[in-house]
Amino acid sequence: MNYTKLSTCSRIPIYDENPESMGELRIVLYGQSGQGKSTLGGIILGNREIFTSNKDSKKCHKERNTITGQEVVAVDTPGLFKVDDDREEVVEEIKRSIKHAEPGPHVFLYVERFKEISQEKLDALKVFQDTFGKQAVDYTMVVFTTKKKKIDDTIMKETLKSLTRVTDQFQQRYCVFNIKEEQQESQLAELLEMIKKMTGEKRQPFYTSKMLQESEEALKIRKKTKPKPEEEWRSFYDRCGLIGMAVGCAVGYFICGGELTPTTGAGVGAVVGMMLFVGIAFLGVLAKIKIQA
Ligand SMILES: Nc1nc2c(ncn2[C@@H]2O[C@H](COP(=O)(O)OP(=O)(O)OP(=O)(O)O)[C@@H](O)[C@H]2O)c(=O)[nH]1
Ligand SMILES: [Mg+2]
Repeated sequence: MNYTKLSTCSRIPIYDENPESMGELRIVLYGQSGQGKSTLGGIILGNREIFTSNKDSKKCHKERNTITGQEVVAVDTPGLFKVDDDREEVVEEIKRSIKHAEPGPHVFLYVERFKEISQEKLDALKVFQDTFGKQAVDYTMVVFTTKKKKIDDTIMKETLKSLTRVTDQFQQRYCVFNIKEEQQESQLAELLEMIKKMTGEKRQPFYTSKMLQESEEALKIRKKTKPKPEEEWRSFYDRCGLIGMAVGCAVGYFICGGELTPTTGAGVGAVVGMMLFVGIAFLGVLAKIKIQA
């Protein structure tokens, strides 16, 4: 299994060769509510409670610290899908993280608890992509938080398979972070090392507010051109009805051509065919809704 379990192994020096080469390292923590964003952010900055004590969890928070010679800025964002929260408002606040991390974050850490992948977690990634754009995925790393010592390989395989629906790149860009372990220095060192490697591979080392603007414009266009769900359904039924009418017409014309006149047969066939196709379409839709539920 090729997952990166951040373990308590030997300490890896970070940017020892040239500590100034990267300046500050800017990190934005993103994810569904209750997955460990604030805890991980605190661990990264060497103060577990920095994002959890007396902080409004509906706002972004920026903190910084120097970790083994590296200036690190972390921006914690409000969690998605908290009951009673207005999603639009939460997303608007999450977008402000880019301003907090100016000139832009080197990495988005998509944080989720290590357990079976749920539709909600995939939805959180979909919201991420819609908000920050496809380009943002290139700056994203998945961090699975856990308090357990051992990771279930089957769950890991399934989870990674689901993540490929968003991008194949997550197969290489993820790690498991045990937030319970006392000795977090080496896990942290490895995580920062992975981020550094990822950043070093890019021509544009960090995500910019221009990329966010482009994503917002693209989303606006998509929303304008995409038909509303009720329009989609109407045109779907219209199409089914038309196909039914055409097929019914043809069948009616040939079959009823003897007893009735071919024209009457075609008329009867068209009505019956249309009703049949709309009925089948309706049953299909019902079945789909039931499966999705
Ligand atoms: N058992 C277990 N607990 C976890 C894990 N990750 C986080 N927790 C716990 O879940 C609680 C919430 O963690 P936070 O770090 O506040 O989560 P968050 O993502 O910041 O949540 P919001 O601020 O609501 O968006 C804390 O008590 C954590 O210790 C995990 O992987 N396993
Ligand atoms: Mg939080």
